Amino acid sequence: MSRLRAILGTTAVGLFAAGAANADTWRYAFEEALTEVQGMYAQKFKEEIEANSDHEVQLFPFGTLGESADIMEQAQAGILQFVDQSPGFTGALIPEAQVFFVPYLLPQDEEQLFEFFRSSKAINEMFPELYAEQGLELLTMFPEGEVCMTTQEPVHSPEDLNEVKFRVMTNPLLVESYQAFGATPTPLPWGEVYGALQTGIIQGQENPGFFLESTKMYEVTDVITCIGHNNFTTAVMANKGFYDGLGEEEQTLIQNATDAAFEYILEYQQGLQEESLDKIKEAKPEMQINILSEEERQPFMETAASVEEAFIEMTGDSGQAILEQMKSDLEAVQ
Ligand code: 6CS
Repeated sequence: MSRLRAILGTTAVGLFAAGAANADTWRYAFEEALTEVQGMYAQKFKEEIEANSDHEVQLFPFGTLGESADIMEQAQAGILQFVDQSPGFTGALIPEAQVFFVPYLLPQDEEQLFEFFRSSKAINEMFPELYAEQGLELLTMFPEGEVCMTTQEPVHSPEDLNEVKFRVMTNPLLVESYQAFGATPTPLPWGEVYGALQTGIIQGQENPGFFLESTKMYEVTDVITCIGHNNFTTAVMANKGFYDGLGEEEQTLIQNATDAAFEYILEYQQGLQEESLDKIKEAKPEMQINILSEEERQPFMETAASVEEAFIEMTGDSGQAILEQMKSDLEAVQ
């Protein structure tokens, strides 16, 4: 009896120790504030993981661990278990991710756009292989809203961007794209943008409506111009060594949290663009907000073919295959 008690006692201690060891803290960094789109996604992901397991997810918003490039390095090194990095910054690591900067590739219709992200074979099957080569388990990609330009002067045609030093995220295809739009593209990490606009080093930049409002871009620019050329895409991944080392149950936990946060963030964005532009108008009534007509958009749209060519030159067969698959995925939802 006493031997049995001893065995049970040992087993209980063993079970307790195993349980405690399983209650891990997972670190997750992203490129925005807690109340911006990436932050809202991360909060939902954390909530799901913590509601369905003993794990804790520690969130690191923009700035707490450095710039986008820094958090990516930390995720690849396994210091972070999860990272949100937008393809705008992933171009050097995975050139094919620049496909999201071919202008007018993504649909402007929200329902079509959301369905594309849900069902795309390029996103859900092809990109995971490319991210895996860089030690990353791609969990999801999602849109963050229509990208608009902010400048000092009105923009109604590519000629109006002539001589405008325009900040872009750090990838070569965005440089091509803004060159084709007539501007002088200047790649910069996000942390330098407000100051560079304030001091006149640059005169323009682009971002989705919610970000123009939350980061107060309207304080350092006077005109917002929307030409429907893109929707900001971002990607969430896990360190691959960490993910592969998990049991099936925990991988399912992460996949379920990813899916729940994905649907949540699409819902969260309904009406967000209009609301954000309204808030900007309220904060700065003299801010000009111009939504260009189809006719005015035409010369911008005509640049798409040359940017697409540049993309294929940069990425070869693999980029071409991604682009073709994306087009076929887009056709399926249009
Ligand atoms: O323009 C940028 O660099 C930033 N824009 C958004 C919407 N999210 C993060 C990124 O760093």
